[in-house]
Amino acid sequence: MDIDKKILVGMLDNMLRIRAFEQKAKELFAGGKIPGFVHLYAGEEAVASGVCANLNDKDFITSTHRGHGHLIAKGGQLNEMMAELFGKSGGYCKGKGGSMHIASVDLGILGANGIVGAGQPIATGAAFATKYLNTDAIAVCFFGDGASNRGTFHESLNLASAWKLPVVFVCENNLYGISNRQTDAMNIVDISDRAKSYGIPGVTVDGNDVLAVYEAAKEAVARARKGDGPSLIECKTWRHHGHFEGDSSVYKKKDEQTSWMSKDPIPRYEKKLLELGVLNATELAALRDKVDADLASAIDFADRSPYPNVSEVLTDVLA
Ligand SMILES: Cc1ncc(C[n+]2csc(CCOP(=O)(O)OP(=O)(O)O)c2C)c(N)n1
Ligand SMILES: [Mg+2]
Repeated sequence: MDIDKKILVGMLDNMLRIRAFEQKAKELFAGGKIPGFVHLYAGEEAVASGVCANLNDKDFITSTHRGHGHLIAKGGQLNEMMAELFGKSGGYCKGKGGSMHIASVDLGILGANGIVGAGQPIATGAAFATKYLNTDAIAVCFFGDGASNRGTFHESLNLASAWKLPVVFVCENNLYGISNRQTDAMNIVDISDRAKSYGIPGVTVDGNDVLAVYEAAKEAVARARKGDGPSLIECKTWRHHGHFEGDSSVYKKKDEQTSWMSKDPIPRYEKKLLELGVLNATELAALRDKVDADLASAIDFADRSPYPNVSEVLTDVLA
């Protein structure tokens, strides 16, 4: 395989970090430590990790309500991430954003977003800016199958194509928008088919196979950087938990859940790396231990961080 070992291990590290973060977020939310809503990304880690392995610090991403994974894969640190979920001043947005509004312009993270489909025009705008300013940065837009039915999707792909903007649209098709099955909301199987309408490349990949995601993103990112315009990548995947924490997922079919759980992207990729000899069992255990230790520190950091001062209630808030 023609992928650098550092990249291969880095992708697994990110996937483990995201999974562990989400597992703790689940427990902490249930324990009342995290206010507001939490939408977990567990099960979809291969998408963010495979895509972001092709990006650098200058590149931009836009994220969604299910954004923790995108942010961690783009370089978000667990301390500041967890503090933001806790609503504490040590968080990326000083505790005023919470789970659905984490942003870090320094890291090129233009925000998680509570409005479905809102990231598409933002990523298109960021790509326009990089082209206008003549930098070689690109933008990646993560969004769901549900978001691909919004007008913002069609307007953004149209304009990005017409102006050949350096943006990669990554659709995370987890087959549901809340309790709404994809088959009840659209009359196509592959969302990547929509790329044809805009004269851009569109591919569908197994979103639970990080290497497949990595390869598809590599091509789309190279195309964007060369000035050849946007692409659409559809990653078929599955969220392990409810739409939000507290949703019991009664609408999901049992056999569907069982079959997708057997395609969990993490054990699949670990097995592959062990088989290829990229890692051995001791190195894998060390990687997992480091993630657990970093996460324990992040929870401690978030716990010790103070709530924002009331005198700052209007600071950094735009109206
Ligand atoms: C404009 C808008 N409409 C409706 C909602 C309510 N809502 C929140 S998440 C969601 C479903 C999104 O589904 P999808 O895009 O597939 O993302 P997923 O949750 O599956 O990751 C909806 C309808 C919203 N937040 N914004
Ligand atoms: Mg969905």
